[in-house]
Amino acid sequence: MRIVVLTGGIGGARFLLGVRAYAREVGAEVTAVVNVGDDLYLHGLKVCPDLDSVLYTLGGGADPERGWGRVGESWTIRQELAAYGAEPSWFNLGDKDVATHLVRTTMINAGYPLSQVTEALAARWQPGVRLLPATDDRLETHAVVDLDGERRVIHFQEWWVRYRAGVPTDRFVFVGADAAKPAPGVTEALAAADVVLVAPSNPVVSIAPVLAVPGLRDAVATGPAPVVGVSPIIGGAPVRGMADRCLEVLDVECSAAGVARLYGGRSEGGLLDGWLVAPEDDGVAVPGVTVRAVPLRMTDEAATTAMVRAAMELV
Ligand code: GDP
Ligand code: FO1
Ligand code: CA
Repeated sequence: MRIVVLTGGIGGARFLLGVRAYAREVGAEVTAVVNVGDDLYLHGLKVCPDLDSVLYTLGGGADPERGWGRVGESWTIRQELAAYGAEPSWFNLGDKDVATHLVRTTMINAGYPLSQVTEALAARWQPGVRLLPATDDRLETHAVVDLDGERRVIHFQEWWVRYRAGVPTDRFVFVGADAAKPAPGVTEALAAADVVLVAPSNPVVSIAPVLAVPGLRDAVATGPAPVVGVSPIIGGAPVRGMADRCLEVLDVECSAAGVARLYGGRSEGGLLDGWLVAPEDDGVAVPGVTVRAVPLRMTDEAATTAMVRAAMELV
């Protein structure tokens, strides 16, 4: 049994804990295809927030409260950068986290593709699933915004972290997507999959940039494996984060149904065969999609594993 998961950062990482537990029960192999649209260079370092959230979470090194970065973090480097007045000052790199970015940046500068760098980092964290960036090419999510009466394009991290998704936003652009290729192994994993799971990640800025890699959406939509998604929206609100602000930019209703229609039914030219919603969203109907209501709060690994089991039973 081969399971492929399309995923972003925190929500996807927690979901993967359940996928890994399920896979151990049934003897399945898991490949996670991870968003790189959040990636950025800061102080000369390549930072990959979603890949790191997955690595740290599955490797037992993530900060459970913050959701991103390392547990037991210290902030000496941040303080020293601030003393120099080094910008940007709105994005915080912890000392332990910086070690990851140093190793990654050194390898990237030596010519290694991100997929091989990720494999090298995974050798330490032993995530128990195969981690593939959606692409080795540059693909960055930017937001087209109105700031101080001017139309500007800012990196997703500036939109999310500096402005807390609170500036008037016209649209998101996946810079570089047109020329990107799926990372080695991604198309092959999708072609060999028995099931594709779409994690309860942010559909607009985590899953959409994965699908924006040319060929990737098609590989999912026309591939042999059934596709089951899990709603990140419960009772009309994201469980955490600002997916509501992201959906608003697309004029998509912030609801389990709104997200499912955004993905679309596979028989209708979309992606999904199945869609899991929370009990409070029971009764949601999506053309061409089998919908089931089950508890969707990833409070612990057992609860998350039960979600994954329900997803697997749907197809
Ligand atoms: P990010 O890249 O770090 O923002 O993380 P993701 O995009 O992978 O996941 C963010 C999404 O996870 C948010 O939209 C949340 O609503 C969703 N999420 C977080 N916790 C839960 C949970 O317990 N259950 C469900 N269904 N969704 C969750
Ligand atoms: N999120 C914040 O809200 N503030 C930060 O200073 C911040 C720093 C940071 C550093 C490394 C990293 O991997 C993630 C970091 N995040 C931070 C989280 C992250 O940028 C966003 O939550 C995600 O990219 C959204 O998916
Ligand atoms: Ca993300």
